[in-house]
Amino acid sequence: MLKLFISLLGLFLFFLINLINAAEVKNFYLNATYVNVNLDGKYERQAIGCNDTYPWPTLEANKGDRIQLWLTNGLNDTNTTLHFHGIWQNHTNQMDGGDMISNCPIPPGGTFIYNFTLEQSGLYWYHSHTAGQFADGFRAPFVIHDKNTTSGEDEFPYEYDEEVILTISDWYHQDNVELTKDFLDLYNPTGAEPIPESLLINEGMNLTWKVEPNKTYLVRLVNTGAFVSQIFFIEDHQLEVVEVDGVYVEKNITDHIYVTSAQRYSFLLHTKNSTDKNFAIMQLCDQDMLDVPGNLNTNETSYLIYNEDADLPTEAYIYDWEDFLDDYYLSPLSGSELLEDPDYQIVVEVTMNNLNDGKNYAFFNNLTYVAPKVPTLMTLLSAGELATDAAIYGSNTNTFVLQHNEVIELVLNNADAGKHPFHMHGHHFQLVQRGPDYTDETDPVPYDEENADEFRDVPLSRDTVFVRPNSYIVLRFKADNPGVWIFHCHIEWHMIQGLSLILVEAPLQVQKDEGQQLTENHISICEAAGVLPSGNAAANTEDFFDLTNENVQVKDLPSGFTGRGIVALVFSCIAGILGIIVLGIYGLLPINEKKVIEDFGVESIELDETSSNDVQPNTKSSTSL
Ligand SMILES: *[C@@H]1O[C@H](CO)[C@@H](O)[C@H](O)[C@H]1NC(C)=O
Ligand SMILES: *[C@@H]1O[C@H](CO)[C@@H](O)[C@H](O)[C@H]1NC(C)=O
Ligand SMILES: *[C@@H]1O[C@H](CO)[C@@H](O)[C@H](O)[C@H]1NC(C)=O
Ligand SMILES: *[C@@H]1O[C@H](CO)[C@@H](O)[C@H](O)[C@H]1NC(C)=O
Ligand SMILES: *[C@@H]1O[C@H](CO)[C@@H](O)[C@H](O)[C@H]1NC(C)=O
Ligand SMILES: *[C@@H]1O[C@H](CO)[C@@H](O)[C@H](O)[C@H]1NC(C)=O
Ligand SMILES: *[C@@H]1O[C@H](CO)[C@@H](O)[C@H](O)[C@H]1NC(C)=O
Ligand SMILES: *[C@@H]1O[C@H](CO)[C@@H](O)[C@H](O)[C@H]1NC(C)=O
Ligand SMILES: *[C@@H]1O[C@H](CO)[C@@H](O)[C@H](O)[C@H]1NC(C)=O
Ligand SMILES: *[C@@H]1O[C@H](CO)[C@@H](O)[C@H](O)[C@H]1NC(C)=O
Ligand SMILES: *[C@@H]1O[C@H](CO)[C@@H](O)[C@H](O)[C@H]1NC(C)=O
Ligand SMILES: *[C@@H]1O[C@H](CO)[C@@H](O)[C@H](O)[C@H]1NC(C)=O
Ligand SMILES: [Cu+2]
Repeated sequence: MLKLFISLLGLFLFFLINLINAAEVKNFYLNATYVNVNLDGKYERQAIGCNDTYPWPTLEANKGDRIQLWLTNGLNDTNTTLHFHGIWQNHTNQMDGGDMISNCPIPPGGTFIYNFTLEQSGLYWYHSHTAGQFADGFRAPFVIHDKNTTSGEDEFPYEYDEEVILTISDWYHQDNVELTKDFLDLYNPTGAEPIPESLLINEGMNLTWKVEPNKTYLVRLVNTGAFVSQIFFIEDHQLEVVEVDGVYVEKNITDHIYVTSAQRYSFLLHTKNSTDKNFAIMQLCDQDMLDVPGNLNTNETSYLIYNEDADLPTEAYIYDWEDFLDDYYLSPLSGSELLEDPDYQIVVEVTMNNLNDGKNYAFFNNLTYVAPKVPTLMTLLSAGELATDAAIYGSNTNTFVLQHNEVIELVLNNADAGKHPFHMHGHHFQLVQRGPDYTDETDPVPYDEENADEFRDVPLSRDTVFVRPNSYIVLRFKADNPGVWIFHCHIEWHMIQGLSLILVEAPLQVQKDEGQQLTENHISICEAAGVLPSGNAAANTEDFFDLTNENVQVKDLPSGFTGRGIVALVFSCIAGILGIIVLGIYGLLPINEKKVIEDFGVESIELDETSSNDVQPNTKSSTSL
C-alpha cells in the first residue's frame, strides 16, 4: 500500500517537474518607433514599427510560459499601450493594455513592463490599444504552442507536417491621426469610414508560398486590419478549419472563410500529389462595408507554388462568396455545454448618429463611450466598497458591474445597417444566437427571446464575432475573471466613434487579489503621463459620487436638426464664404463630401436657420482609447 502510494507520488512529482520544466520565462524588448515603409509598392509612408524596422516580430511561446515584455514608447509625439488580443489575463488585468481602461497611457520615452502567464494556446495577436495606432502597423501575431508533455494532454489535436502564419489586413496611405481628423468631422456627417488603399498579406503583397506536395500544413490566419472583413480562399483547395480565436473545433471543411478584423482561423491544408500547376491564394474585400468609392483593389492574388518552373496562377473566382463557413455552426472540441440561464442579462442597442458638433458617433443605448480621467481599473482599486457602484466609473463610459461567477448574457441589437465585429477582453464568450441579415426589413429586428431559434447544446466560443445588419447577437459567459474588461467593435473607426462598453467584473475580488495591485512600474508610467492612478472617473479622490468635470459626450442635436440639416449648413456656409454656388465646389471636394451630397441630394436640402448657431462643439470629448 505504502509502496503504491510512494510510486504514485513519484509519478505525480515526475509530471509536476515536467510541467514546471516546460514553463519558461520569455523576455521581449520592443521599442515602438516610426519607420518609413512602402508595403503595397504604391506609396511610401511613416508607419509604427519595432526597433526601427518593420514588421513587428511574431511572438511565440508555450502554454504555461510567463511573458515579460518591455515596451518602450519610442514615438516622440504620442502615447501608446499594448493589448494581447484574446489573452484572458487572469489576475493580471493591468497587463491587458486598454488605454484608460486598465492601462495608463505610456508617454513618449516611457517603458512599460507587460508581465503575465499564458493559460491558453492557439493563435492570438498583439496590437496597440491607443487611438488608431494599429492601423499604422503596430500589430503582429502571437502564437502560443501547446505544452509539449509526454502525458498526451495539451497537445495540438490534429496532425500536421508544418506550420505557417498568414496575416491579412487593410492598409492606408495616411496615418491614423490624419484619417481620424477627416473621419470624425463635421464634413463627414454620415460617418463614412475611410477607404483603405490596399489589402495586404503578411504585411506585403504578391506573397509567394512554396509548398511541397502531399503534405499537411497548419495555416494560422489572422486579420490584423483596422476595418474591412476579407474572404480568404485558395484555388482548388479545401480548407479544414480546426481552430477559431484560440478555440479548437471539430474539423469543418470549406472552400472559403470570412475573417473580420481581429478574428483568427487556423486550417489544415493538404497539398496535392502532383506538382505541375500553381494556384491562386485569394483575398476579397467585403465590399458591403465600403460606404464610398475609393482607390482600393477589392481583391488580391498571391501564389501557392508547387513548381517554380510552371506559370504563376492568375486570379481565381468563387461561385457564391456569401456561402462562407458560418462560425455559428462550429463545435468546440472541449464539448463545453451552453451555460445555464443567465443570472444577469445586459441588453444594448447599437446606433450611429450625429451630435451637436455635427460629427457622427456610435452609441450603445444612446451613450457614446468617452474615456474617463482615471483608468477604470484604477478607479476600482481605489474605491473600497464603493467599487460595486457603477456610478463612480462615470456617466459616459457605459459601465456594467458584474457579480463574481454569475452567468452573464449580453444581448446586442444592431439598429445599424452595417456589420460589426465585436470583441470582448478577458473572455471567450459563447455565441448563443445570431440573427439573419435584416437589411430588407423597414426597421431593425431586435432579439425576441420568446421566438428564438433553438439553442445549440455545445455552442462555439470565441472572442470576436460579427453581427449582421439590423440584426442581433446573443452572447453568454461566466464572470469568472475578475477585472475591468472592454467590449467594443473592432473596426477601429467605430471604436473611435465610441462603440464601447465596460464590464467591471467582481470588483471586490480584484481588490483582494495581491497580483492585481498596480506594479511600481505602472504607477510610475501613470505619473509620467500625468494620469492619477486613483479616484473616480472625474479624478475625484475625496467623493467618489461627485463627478463634476468628468469627460462627457457632446450634446445631442436639437430636435428636428438632422444630418441633412448639417450638410445644408456646411454647404451654404461654404457657398456664402466663397461667394460661389454649391455645384461649383462639388468638383473640388474630396470623395467623402461628394458622397454626402449624393446621399442627401443637395437640390432638395433646406437650410435650418434656427439651428445654425448650435453647430459647435461644446464639451471636450476624448478619443484616447
Ligand atoms: C529590439 O532591441 C532591443 C534592444 O536593443 C533588443 O534587446 C531586442 O531583442 C530587439 N527586439 C527585436 C524584436 O528585434
Ligand atoms: C504585385 O504584383 C503586381 C502585378 O504583377 C504589380 O503590379 C505590383 O506592383 C506588385 N506589388 C508589390 C507590392 O510588389
Ligand atoms: C527607442 O527608439 C527611440 C526612437 O528611435 C530611441 O530614441 C530610443 O533610444 C529607443 N529606446 C530604446 C530603449 O531602445
Ligand atoms: C518625431 O520623430 C519624427 C521621426 O523620427 C521626426 O520626423 C519629427 O520631427 C519628430 N517630432 C518631434 C516633435 O520631435
Ligand atoms: C498622453 O496622455 C496624457 C493623459 O491623457 C495627456 O495629457 C498627454 O497629452 C498625452 N500625450 C501625448 C503626447 O499625446
Ligand atoms: C513579473 O511578475 C512576477 C510575479 O509577480 C515577478 O516575480 C517578476 O519579478 C515580474 N517581472 C518583472 C520584470 O517585473
Ligand atoms: C516535443 O519534445 C520532443 C522531445 O523533447 C521534441 O523532439 C519535439 O520536437 C518537441 N515538439 C515540439 C512541437 O516542440
Ligand atoms: C504521400 O505521402 C504518404 C505518407 O507520407 C506516402 O505513403 C504516399 O506514398 C505519398 N503519395 C504520393 C503520391 O507521393
Ligand atoms: C495524395 O496521395 C495520398 C496517398 O498516396 C492520398 O492519401 C492523398 O489523399 C493524396 N492527396 C491528394 C490531395 O489527392
Ligand atoms: C477582382 O477585381 C476586379 C476589379 O474590380 C474584378 O474585375 C474581378 O472580377 C475581381 N475578381 C474576383 C475574383 O472577384
Ligand atoms: C460545418 O459548418 C457548416 C456551416 O457552414 C455546418 O452546417 C456544419 O454542421 C458544420 N460541420 C461541422 C462538423 O462542424
Ligand atoms: C481565466 O479566465 C477565463 C475567462 O473567463 C476562465 O475561463 C478561466 O477559467 C480563468 N482561469 C483561472 C485560473 O481563473
Ligand atoms: Cu463597428
